[in-house]
This record gives sequence, structure tokens and C-alpha cells, in this order.
Amino acid sequence: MEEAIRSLLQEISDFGIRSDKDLEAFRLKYTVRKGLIAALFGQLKSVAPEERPRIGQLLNTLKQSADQKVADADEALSPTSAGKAPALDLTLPGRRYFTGSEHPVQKVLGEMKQIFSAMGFSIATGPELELDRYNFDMLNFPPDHPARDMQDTFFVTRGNPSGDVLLRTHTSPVQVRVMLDNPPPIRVICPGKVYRNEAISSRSYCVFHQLEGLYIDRNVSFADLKATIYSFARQMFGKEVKLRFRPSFFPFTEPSAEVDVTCYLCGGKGCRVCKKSGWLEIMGCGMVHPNVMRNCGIDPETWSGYAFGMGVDRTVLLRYKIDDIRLLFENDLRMLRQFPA
Ligand code: 2NM
Repeated sequence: MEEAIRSLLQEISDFGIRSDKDLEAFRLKYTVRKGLIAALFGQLKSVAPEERPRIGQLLNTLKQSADQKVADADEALSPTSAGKAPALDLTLPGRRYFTGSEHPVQKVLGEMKQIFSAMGFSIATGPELELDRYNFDMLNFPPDHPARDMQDTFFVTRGNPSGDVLLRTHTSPVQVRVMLDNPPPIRVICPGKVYRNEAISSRSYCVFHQLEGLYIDRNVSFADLKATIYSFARQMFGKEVKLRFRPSFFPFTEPSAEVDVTCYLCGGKGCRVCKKSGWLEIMGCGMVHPNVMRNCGIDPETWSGYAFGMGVDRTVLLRYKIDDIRLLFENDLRMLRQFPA
């Protein structure tokens, strides 16, 4: 009897339960009312009375371990074991993933490019690491111009055999390259990143985006420049905008002007955005300086041209009511997710 119990104990412990089917087979063989364990209990009557307590205890141990095994297997195999959520609920909706979308700066740049493309401008790009020669010298910056200061420009290598290398401070060197490589007429825009070594704040960052334009042909006048900028501004900022051209100075244009549009928020009445002036500055422009033309191999007696340059990021901030320019460059998903495709 004792041997039968011990061998059954071993059998039970060796019994592998890996499925509901195994579990049912186990129960039917050992723990049901007509199973092997119950049968052994039935034989307890024929055990000698003095042995009965010990054998009875052994039988109880056997029954407990079989019941425990059933309970454990039941728990392990049940999809809702211990009241936990189902391991896999196929009725749940799928997880949503943020698939990425166009950055607001690229969105605005794309609109600007579209407007100028429709007016016949082609798009030119160039390196962000530039030669001092293309970034400054060719553009008629005098040797002592303050923009050349370390305070304003990120110089990368000095004393390189092919010249000082810097991070371009505007996209004008791309236009220099276009002029050097192509005879007039020329009609290009140059969008891209530029770098300035300035104090960083909510209003200005060490990187920003520019879009510059260049048009060179015979008899190009300041009136042509104004008409082009007017057409652009009406498409970009709305039919109702008015423009203001204020005399200004740039080394690479003569005459030069800065262009204001009536404030998009108040329409010119004066508000917080335009600091009560009613105007927002959007670009600089002018007629290409004869020195720049000559530097780039174009005869200023035969050809004339205009150029303009504008910052893209300020427009992005105004358009989307973003109050800190640095948000455009941190690539924080909490910010980017607010601009879905
Ligand atoms: C500006 C303002 C005025 C400009 C000039 C040239 C070039 F290469 F033709 F000389 N490119 N861009 C220019 C003119 C840029 O940005 C405020």
C-alpha cells in the first residue's frame, strides 16, 4: 500500500500538463471520484489499524499534491488567470503610431518656393560650409565689415590653402555660385539654413532659414522688384496686405530697401504683434551692386538685376502663434505632433 502511494506520488510529479487536454487526462486518471487516488482511499479499510493513521496521512499528502497540481495547471492555462486582463485581446483597437509629418518651417518654405516657382524662378542650393570668399568677399563686404567678426560668424578653419571656411551667414553665396556658373538671364531662389553667432533668445537662434532671390536680365528695374515682391506678399500674406519699402543699406545691393507688410493680426491698426506700428518687416532687397556683378563675371553695363532675402522662421512663428523660435529646432515630438500631415 505504502509503495503504491509513493509510486503514485512520483507519477503525479512527473506528469507533464501542457494543455487543457493534458489537464483533463490528469484529472480523469487521478483526482475524480473514480480515479486512482479515490481507489486507494477505498483500500484504507484493509490496512492494519495501527498502520492506518500513517497511511492515511500519506494518502492525504498524495491527494493534496494532486489537487495542487490541478489548481496550478488551471491557473497557468486559463486566459483570465487570477483575474488579470487577457494576454491578447483581439477585439482591442490597434495602436496608433505618429507617422511623422512635414516640419512647419518646411511647410512655409514650400509655400514660398511654390509662389516663386510659378513666377518662373528655379531653385538653387549650395553648401552650408562656405568659403569666406563666397560668403563675404564676392558680395562686396569690405575687409573690416562687422559681420566678419568672430562675434557674428562661426569660422570653421582659418588659413586653409583654399581660404577661410565658415558656416554661411546667408544664402547669398549660393547666388554667387549660380552667377559664376551661368550666363544671364538668371532667375533663381535659394532656400536654406544659415548660421549666426549671436546671443540666443526666444526671438533669435544660431541657426535659421532664409529664402533669397536673384533676377538678372537686360533692363531689370526697381519697379520689377516691387511688382515681384507685391505679387509674392499678396499670395503669402493675403490679398489685402499693403507694402512699405524703406531705404536701407546692404553691401551687395544699391539702392537697398527693407520691406514691411501690414500686420497680419491687426491689419495695420497697431497691436502687440507689430508693437503698435501696424507693420511687420519681412525682407531686405535691392538692385545687385555692380561690384558683385563684376566679381561674378557679369558685365553691369549690359545686365542689371535685383535681389531679395527674407527670414522664414519669423513667418512660421507668426503663422502658428509660436512664442519661442528655439521650439523650431529642438525636434521635441510633443511640439512636432501638433503639426500633423
Ligand atoms: C538680402 C537683401 C538684399 C541678396 C543679394 C544677393 C546677391 F548675391 F545677388 F548679391 N543675394 N541676396 C540680398 C539682397 C539679400 O537679404 C536680406
